[in-house]
Parts: sequence; structure tokens; C-alpha cells
Amino acid sequence: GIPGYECYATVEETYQQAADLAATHSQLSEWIDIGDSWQKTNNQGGYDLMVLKITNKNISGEKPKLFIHSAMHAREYTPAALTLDFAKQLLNEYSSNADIQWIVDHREIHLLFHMNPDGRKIAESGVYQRKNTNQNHCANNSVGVDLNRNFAFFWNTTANGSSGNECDETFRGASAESEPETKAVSDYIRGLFPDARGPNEQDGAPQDTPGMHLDIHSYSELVLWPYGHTDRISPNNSGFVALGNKLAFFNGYTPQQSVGLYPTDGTSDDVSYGELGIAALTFELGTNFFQQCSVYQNKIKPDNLPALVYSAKVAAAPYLLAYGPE
Ligand code: 0X9
Ligand code: ZN
Repeated sequence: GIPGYECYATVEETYQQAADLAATHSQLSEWIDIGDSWQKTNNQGGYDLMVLKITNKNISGEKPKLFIHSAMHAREYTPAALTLDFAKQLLNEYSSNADIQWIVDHREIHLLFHMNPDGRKIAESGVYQRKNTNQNHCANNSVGVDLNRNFAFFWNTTANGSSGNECDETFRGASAESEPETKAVSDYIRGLFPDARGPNEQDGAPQDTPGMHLDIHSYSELVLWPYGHTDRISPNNSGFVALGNKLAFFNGYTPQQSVGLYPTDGTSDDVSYGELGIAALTFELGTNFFQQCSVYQNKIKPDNLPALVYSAKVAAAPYLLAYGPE
């Protein structure tokens, strides 16, 4: 673990533990390379971007998908720990927990523990690194691009939604999807989920659209849904309100539209929802970046694992929560 924060696996430990899980549970999971970090792309060390895909391979056919990624912001310690603990629960409790067995049989869960491994490596030494480590921007001072301002949906469109100053913490990058991490995740999302939106923006997605995307951050104890780039509500707002409130029952967090926190453009959840109509939400875990392990283990993990389990269950039709039976 990280010195002084032993409950948080390092990047290497996370990859090793995930690879071991996939080897031990080979009928239930797969460890997949979906792209390269900025440093790997530029021959400066770096990492593969790796997804642990979890589903019972002996049960074939189309299954509703849940995609979760974490640690896009390097200094946020708790998110990757939570997604790794979720993977362990799904695989290690398969034979002993009927709920978990049902999920692994009838859902496809995709977990990208570390979306920003280059940045995370720096943050592991106690540095408050948020962005990736793209050396072409603000070298030696505050390097990198804020990956959660570099996605394509409404990139660089909103007042105060992102920054054009390369030393700022919310620097949006040179162009939409300029960063290999953002490009790899966007391509992966587009490969997982078909476009469920109607031709007009106000159409939104059908109420029974399957699929769900969670982007896990810290901190502030929030459950957030689109849009972030405008204070207009989305066409699926009643679905998001119902879903967000339900998730907040589990973790006790405050549910709200993400623009209510502050305006953001070029974020991951706005791509999944805005481009494809997929139910996409952001969690802000806990009350700190470098959260003490006792707080993670005694509060954040027990509060949030049930919210992830619930997400896996409702991924068949998350918006339907807003609408009672006929
Ligand atoms: O600013 C961010 O990217 C997120 N907060 S953090 O402190 N983890 O950096 C919040 C993003 C909220 N907006 C959307 N999810 N669209
Ligand atoms: Zn964050």
C-alpha cells in the first residue's frame, strides 16, 4: 500500500491484484488492455490502461452493462480502492452471496480502476497531483491536463466550465480528447453502449434504455447527474432524480444535478449521457483527498459498496425507477 495509507494499493499493486483475480476467476472475469497513458504513449515509462471485465462467461447473450472508472484525478485516493473492493466482492462472494451471483451471471461489469496512472504515481508520494502528466503543458510547475475537462461533449463551451491556462488545475487541453486517457475511455464507452438518444436533443433516451456509467471521484459526499455544462435539465431528468435519490439512500450523500456544484464542460458523464443517452453519474466520496484508512474502511466502503451493487442491478433500465408500473 501507499506508505501511511496502507489500505490504498499502489498502481502496480492494483494491477497485480486485478490480474490475480482474473487468473483465479477465469470463467468470471478478464483483464483487458484498453489503451496507454500519456507517458506510455510518449515513451516515458507510463502504464497500460486496464479494465477488469466481470461476467459469467458460461451464460451467453446480451447483458446490461455497468462501466465504472476511478482515480481520473490522481490525488483522490478512495475511488480506486472502492472499485477494487467492488471487484473483490463480485468475484470472491460469487459462491456465497446470491445477490452477487445473480449480478455476475446477468450483468457485464467493466472496471477501470486507474484512469490516470501516471498522475497517480506522483500522488502516491503525497503530492497533490490532479491532472495527467502531459509534459507539454506547464512543465515543472503544474504539469498536465485535467482529464475531466478534456472529453468531447460541449468541450470548451461554458463560462468557467474549464480553463485555457495550462497551469490551472482545470486546464482543458489543446483540443477535445487530446489526451490518450480521455480518448481511450471515450472510445471504450462508444464501443460498450449503442446510441440510445433520439435525433433531437430534447428527445433524450427511451425510459427503458439499458446501461449505466459511474465516474468515481472524491470528495464532498455527493451523487451528481448531467448536465454539468448548463443549468438546463436533461430530457431524462426525472429518471436521474429518481436514480440519484435512490443511490443517495445507500451512501447518505447529497443528490443533485452536477452544474449545481459548479459548471463543468468536457466531463466523462456528460459524454455518456449527452452523446449516447446512457445513465451516467458521478460520485464524490468522503471528506478528503488523502482520506485516513480508518475512515475509508469504516465509513466510505460500507456506505458505497451497496450503492454499486444496486447500480449493477438497475443497469437493465435505470431510468424506469422514475416511473411506476402501468
Ligand atoms: O471538478 C470535477 O471534475 C469533479 N470534482 S473533483 O473535486 N473530484 O474534481 C466534479 C465534476 C462534476 N461535474 C460533472 N460530473 N459533470
Ligand atoms: Zn475528481
